[in-house]
Amino acid sequence: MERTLFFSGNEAIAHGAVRAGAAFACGYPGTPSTEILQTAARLDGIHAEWCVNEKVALETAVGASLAGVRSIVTMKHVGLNVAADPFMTLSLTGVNAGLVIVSADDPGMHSSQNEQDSRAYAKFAKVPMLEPSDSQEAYDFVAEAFALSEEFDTPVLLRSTTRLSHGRGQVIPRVPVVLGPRDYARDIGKYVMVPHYARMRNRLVLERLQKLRARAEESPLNVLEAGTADVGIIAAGVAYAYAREAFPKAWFLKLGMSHPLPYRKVARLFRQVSRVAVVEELDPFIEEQVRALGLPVVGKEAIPADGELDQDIVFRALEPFLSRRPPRRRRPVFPPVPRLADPPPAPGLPVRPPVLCPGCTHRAVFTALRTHRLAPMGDIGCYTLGALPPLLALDSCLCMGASIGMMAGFNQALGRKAAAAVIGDSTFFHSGVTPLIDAHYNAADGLVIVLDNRTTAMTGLQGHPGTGLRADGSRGPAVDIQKLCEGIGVRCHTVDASDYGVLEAAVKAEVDAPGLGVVVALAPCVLMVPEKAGEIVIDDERCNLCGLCLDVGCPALARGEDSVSIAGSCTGCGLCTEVCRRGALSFAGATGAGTAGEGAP
Ligand SMILES: Cc1ncc(C[n+]2csc(CCOP(=O)(O)OP(=O)(O)O)c2C)c(N)n1
Repeated sequence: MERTLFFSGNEAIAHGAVRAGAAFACGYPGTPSTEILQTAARLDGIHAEWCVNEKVALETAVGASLAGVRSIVTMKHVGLNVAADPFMTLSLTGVNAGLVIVSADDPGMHSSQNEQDSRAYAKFAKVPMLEPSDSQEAYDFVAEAFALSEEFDTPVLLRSTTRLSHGRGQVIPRVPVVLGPRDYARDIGKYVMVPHYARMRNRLVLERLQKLRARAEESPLNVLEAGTADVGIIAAGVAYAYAREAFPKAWFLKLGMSHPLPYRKVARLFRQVSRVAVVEELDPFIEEQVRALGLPVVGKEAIPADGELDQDIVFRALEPFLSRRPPRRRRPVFPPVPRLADPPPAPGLPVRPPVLCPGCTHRAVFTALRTHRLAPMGDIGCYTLGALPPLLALDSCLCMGASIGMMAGFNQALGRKAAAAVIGDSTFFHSGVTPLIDAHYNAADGLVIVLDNRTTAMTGLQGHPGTGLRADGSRGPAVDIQKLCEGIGVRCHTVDASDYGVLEAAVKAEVDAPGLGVVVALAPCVLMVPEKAGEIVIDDERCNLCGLCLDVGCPALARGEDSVSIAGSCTGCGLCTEVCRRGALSFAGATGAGTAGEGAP
């Protein structure tokens, strides 16, 4: 006989995650979600950690998913607001191994500051939403969510509500899902969301939504259940359980996958019965979509739009409506498949992708970092351009502050220092401090490089707490990044990023060191330095066009006929002289050409 267990919805989700092969779980506590992670932390086969907040938790789970490990992240509904920045762009990047986000809503605000309906986020981000209605489904749907996540390359939202999370029910355990390994492969077009790549991914998201809707039409999660009364009810989650008990003879469209809505299944229910109601807790999420099909339905004029439902509330609310004369039968009008914008016409001019400025010291960091075999998790700022050719020095760009959490999750999932994080100084203050605290707290391995150019360059050289420069031009106290890191308890070195040898050595030392460390690569943004540092000259005899200097991606250097040419935009930062192995590039007037290798290849 099969062993039957008795789980709360939250326990069932945790057990369901392990059964589905998830090996990484993280989250931030909040009623009614908390026990999911608490349970996971007690189970074998899954690493569970509390994160510093929901944004960091999601970014950490994304890192683990990229590393090839199925990951689940848990939070209460308001937590999804905190995680919204990575969440919205994660829809575009998609995942590597499956990624499931559990958002537990609290209708009735038993212990919450508001009563929001997480399903709006599924629509907002164009990702699938699953809504289990009892403990068994909570357990089973986790595996369904992971499978959908990998098949459709999308994060999947799993919505719970207080009654499901805390109510208990029988669970029959299922055969564990056996997974093959998922290797990580760098894919800049997929994981680096600079506008060019994001536009391409966005089209895929819109197409994915249509495919998901087709799946919702045929999915066994969305069941048309025959009844004997001339009444149909559309319901999802725990609201389904209430409505089932209140109207046992009704037809039901039970939606396990409530977004995207299967329009044709809805229409089929309307062909079976003459009166249809939607029973849902909180917002008229399904109801509005059914009405948009032109189908008459009873919804929030009867069912309360706030608080929890139960079977009595549902019965008393719907009984008078469902015994009225049925509305006139109508044919549904399905919305058209949305058109996508035409690609812009070819400009007829050479394409000039954006590049880092000549003399930008971020370039030196990328040159130093890319000799090491670490997946470099990137962030948002001028330095995101380091992801593009020829540097190809960043693997990801999800949202501001995501790099450190993603690095931590990646390394935790693989159990070694396999990824580094690169983050600008303004971005560090924006949302890099919390994931650093988190990585330290959870003993994640990693190397964080803060590109401290003393400004918010990307948006036009604004001040930030690290510079002390205020919006009105006055000076306030400046926060010292190194002291801040050391205050957290993280090893940190500040180096002059314009001294390539020192920078390279500091990066190497941190790559080789155990645990978590930060290198602050300090050098002012070249746009704030009026003076040219020096004149670089090329020795045509020594240059053999090997291309090493061109690989640093400086727009002041170009491949000439017989040797590299230097444009007037050169700032004389000298990085090219450091990487040239033949001493072909040097500062004018310097004795002995170049710095590195007489006689080098
Ligand atoms: C949530 C959010 N707020 C604001 C922005 C706009 N933005 C993009 S990068 C950036 C700051 C970059 O500064 P920094 O990290 O110092 O890097 P830099 O450009 O100086 O290299 C800002 C404000 C954004 N992309 N996301």
